[in-house]
Amino acid sequence: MSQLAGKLGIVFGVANKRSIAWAIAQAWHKAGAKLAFTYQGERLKENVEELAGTFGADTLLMPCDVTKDEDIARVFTEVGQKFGKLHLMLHSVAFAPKDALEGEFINTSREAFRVAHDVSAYSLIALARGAAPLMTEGGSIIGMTYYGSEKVVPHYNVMGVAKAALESSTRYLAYDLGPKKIRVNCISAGPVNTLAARGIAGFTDMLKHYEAHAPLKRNVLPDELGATGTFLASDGAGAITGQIIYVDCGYQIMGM
Ligand code: NAD
Ligand code: 0WE
Repeated sequence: MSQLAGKLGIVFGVANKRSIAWAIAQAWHKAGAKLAFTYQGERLKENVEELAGTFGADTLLMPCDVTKDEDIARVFTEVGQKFGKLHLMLHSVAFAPKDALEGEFINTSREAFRVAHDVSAYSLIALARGAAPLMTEGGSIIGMTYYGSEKVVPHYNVMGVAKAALESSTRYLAYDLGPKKIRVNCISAGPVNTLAARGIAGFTDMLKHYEAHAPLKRNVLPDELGATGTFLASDGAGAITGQIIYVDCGYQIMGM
């Protein structure tokens, strides 16, 4: 219950109550962690204020566009001032221009490739570099990824390439930060009905496909991502770093 008592964490990627970041934040909070939140921009401020506010009126909340170095610098300066140190960081951020997820992969523009990689992969490196100096007692950094990084999932397109970069970055960061007792891992989630998943043509059929083909014959629940996030953040995962943990009802093991 108090697996994370005394731990200080920061969460990137809450947009609304369906966000995977919110499921993991709630689990971290229940396990005793004290959390700071960031939101992408003014558009999401009210949403995140309302959610983060349920953890106490004094919850640290900051805007952060992860493509802006000055935003990232300001966030970690503020966390340093308010918390003095940090143990946990969740990266639950991804974006590719919509047209890149609709057409054929071969038509990916240079700009869509750049944006997808900047927001969805480079940001993990930049945020880890900001967080590491505050993780003086060791730490746990968690990213969110998806199976489309390793196999072709039609229409996931450039996001699959960006997730491959995110997963590889997880390994290189784990190597750099290991000597500081900072662990870096990814959770590879099965499909979840969030803002980022809506509007994806055929998403409902994808949920049905997983139900039919995953060994557990169902889809993953947000609470289960929260529980894995709590485990990876806890001392029980103290020897786990650089890994991609599949929380997908077993879908990833199937060959057919
Ligand atoms: P979501 O829309 O709730 O979260 C995506 C977040 O990314 C939002 O909070 C958004 O504000 C943020 N974001 C986008 N561009 C940003 C920027 N420039 N600066 C700061 N923040 C930015 O959707 P989600 O499904 O909870 O996605 C969270 C993570 O989980 C993503 O990395 C996604 O790839 C991953 N994931 C999702 C699923 C799924 O099926 N929903 C499955 C596996 C992995
Ligand atoms: O990582 C994701 C989705 C990330 C995402 C979603 C959007 C929608 C709106 C990134 N960029 C955008 N850009 C937008 O304009 N997932 C794992 C969910 C997802 O997205 C898919 C999937 C799955 C699963 C897209 C195509 C096929 C499968």
